[in-house]
Amino acid sequence: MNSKTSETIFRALDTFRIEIPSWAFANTGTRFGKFIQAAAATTIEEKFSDAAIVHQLTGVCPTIALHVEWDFPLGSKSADDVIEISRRSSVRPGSINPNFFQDQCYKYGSFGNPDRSVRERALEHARDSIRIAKTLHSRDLSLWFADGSNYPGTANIRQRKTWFEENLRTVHGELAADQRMLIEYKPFEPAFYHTDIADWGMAFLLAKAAGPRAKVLVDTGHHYLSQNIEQIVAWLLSEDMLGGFHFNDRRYADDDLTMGSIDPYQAFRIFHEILLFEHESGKRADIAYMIDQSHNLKGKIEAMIQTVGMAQQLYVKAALVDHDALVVAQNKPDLVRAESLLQDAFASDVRPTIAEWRASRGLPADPLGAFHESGYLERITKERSARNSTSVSSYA
Ligand code: LRH
Ligand code: MN
Repeated sequence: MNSKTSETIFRALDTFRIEIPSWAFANTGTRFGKFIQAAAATTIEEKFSDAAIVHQLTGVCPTIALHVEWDFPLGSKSADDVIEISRRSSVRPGSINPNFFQDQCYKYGSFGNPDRSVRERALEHARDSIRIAKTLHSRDLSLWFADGSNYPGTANIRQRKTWFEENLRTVHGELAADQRMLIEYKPFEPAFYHTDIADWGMAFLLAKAAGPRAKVLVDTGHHYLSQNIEQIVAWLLSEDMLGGFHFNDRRYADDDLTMGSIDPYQAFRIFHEILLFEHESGKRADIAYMIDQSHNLKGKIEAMIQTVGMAQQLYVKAALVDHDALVVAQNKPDLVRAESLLQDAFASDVRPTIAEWRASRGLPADPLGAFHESGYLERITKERSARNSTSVSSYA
């Protein structure tokens, strides 16, 4: 690797940060049950502790995404405890995710529910989540809604759209001046006929209608297999409406597998559109890079360290694209030249230089190896196995 290339990689790694989700450290499963891991985290302390070791070993995950129902049992009344815990930890609270899908009252939706009292209740939960974000100095309120229907004719789609517009505008009005709201779309699941915020266009229009601090969140698993995700990313960048990502990978649907495990070139193409945008606009895109995965079989901390390493690899590979040569090839157009500029960058083995960067920053060259040598897994397995052995594995 020549020095110019190493410099490019070092510069990219120095700025790349990615947020990890608290829920990825907990025992999760599918509708067919969940396989309990003795070392899994249950308490917010344990989730901060697991996130801290990932940050300690990789150096690039200073914040942890929190989910209100799962991490704040008493809602905003739990916020002070979390401040205390984060003070003792090397990771800070990141995006705050309200939960508009778990409560029984959300059977027919939350912001889109025909029952006004349920819409009010969901709005109150949003307000409480904003209170938490303000208390924790979290910038982003990350909103995903399971709202939708399972059978044709059972929901008034336009009426629900209007309720979403009203409620999201209200949420926007409650944000602090330095806060943002990120609207996440998803085509289906748990609703299997229509989902109220099903694609980027719907999220875009709702964000525009809500206000200037509302942006769109792209969860890579929330697309039909044939969709061109990086084109959506390019459009959102061009409209200054891209707020953040939930990275994961999938073979079929919202599988929440580890990033780059199925289609690493997909994530590379997304990073490429962002870095080309930054190259051409000369400005850094204001994007929250976050991971959203559930590790049903892999060791949860190992999977997270693996994911962060993969995210770094794919990001710096995209930084190796010769943007000036690409723009020339695109305008010629020289198709093979342009495509080869991406393929050559993607084919670069950046792992040795990433290991050099880690060593130069006092980080272990091999974070996963360092994790296994740390004895952390053995320690938490001892501490947590008794409690985890009692947790329920069956779905129904
Ligand atoms: C929905 C989703 C959303 C989270 C949840 C854990 O599929 O991607 O971002 O709230 O997963
Ligand atoms: Mn998500």
